[in-house]
Amino acid sequence: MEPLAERVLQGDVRATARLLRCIDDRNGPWRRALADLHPHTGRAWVLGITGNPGAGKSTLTDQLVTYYRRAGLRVGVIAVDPSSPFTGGAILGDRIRMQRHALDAEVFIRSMATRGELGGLSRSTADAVRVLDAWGAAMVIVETVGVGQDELEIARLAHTTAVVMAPGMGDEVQAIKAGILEIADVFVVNKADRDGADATVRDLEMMIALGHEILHSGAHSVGHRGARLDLAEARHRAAANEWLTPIVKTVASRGEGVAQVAEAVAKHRAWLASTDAGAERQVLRARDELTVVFREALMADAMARVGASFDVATARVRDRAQDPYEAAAALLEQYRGS
Ligand SMILES: Nc1nc2c(ncn2[C@@H]2O[C@H](COP(=O)(O)OP(=O)(O)OP(=O)(O)O)[C@@H](O)[C@H]2O)c(=O)[nH]1
Ligand SMILES: [Mg+2]
Repeated sequence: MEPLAERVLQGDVRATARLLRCIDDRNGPWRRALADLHPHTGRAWVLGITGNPGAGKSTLTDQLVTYYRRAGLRVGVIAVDPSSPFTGGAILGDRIRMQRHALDAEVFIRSMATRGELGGLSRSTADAVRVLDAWGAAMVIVETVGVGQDELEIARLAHTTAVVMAPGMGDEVQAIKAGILEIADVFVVNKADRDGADATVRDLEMMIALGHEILHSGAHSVGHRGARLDLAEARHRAAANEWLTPIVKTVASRGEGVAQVAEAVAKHRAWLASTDAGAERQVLRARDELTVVFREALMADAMARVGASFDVATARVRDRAQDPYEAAAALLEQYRGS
């Protein structure tokens, strides 16, 4: 076995940090180490925490770390920050917010900034999750900001995704538009010490109910609820096997509601373990991971083979001599013939 991988498996924090850096830079023994670690992964529960800037994700994460540490679990945290590849500002903020865990050898906190490459964020996050899993984290918390495509991909990396909202920010409405409703396994309405938290909870409840209605009656028959007995029966059966996204109110800054969030996560985990949906999700996760890596390998191979033609094609698209589809088709042809 690769020595660095071996040390990670023994729970060595410094080796873990070193391997993560190797993976980021794609250098040293990163690939062998990952391959060696792979059979030893799959034990950690991956909890994704997403939501708008300032909703309280880091504060909640910090509290959850405390909660899980009290339960005796080893915890990994990956804070993905797409906004500050240059300043590192928010990363510093996360560091400060989670500082009290900095000296705890059973907690590993890793911040990562996006580098702007397509799929790069989800790939390196997936790798980091694997490493922390092998290091022995029973729980890996992945914090991501916002609702962009990268975040949706990262959400699929998680076993359980918690979406954090704060009242009075219009997050609920945005959530439907961005498809957040579909990825949320647990809703957290944070800053419940502020006005409007109950209204946000009610809005979410309504949206969840509506979402299920549409899911089980088909778009055409919405509004004809229970019109046919067998339909109602089918719906009932579906409902029995269905995850109803819980909504938990928290005041993360005071640690209130944190245990309830952890309970909701535990329930979701139990639900996944006992239903087909859980098995399906495992397939989806593996598929996503493979897709990202395969895409990267294909792209690297293709770019190497078409070489300078890519720049020539770029100039043609810029000059409007060719549209991007035509240009891509020509490059593909060249790649296949190479
Ligand atoms: N009133 C109140 N403030 C809170 C609560 N939770 C967090 N905050 C504050 O909200 C601000 C943002 O909290 P963060 O935890 O950094 O939020 P975040 O979602 O991680 O923010 P980004 O990572 O920048 O997207 C901080 O000043 C927190 O102290 C809460 O329950 N109530
Ligand atoms: Mg944060």
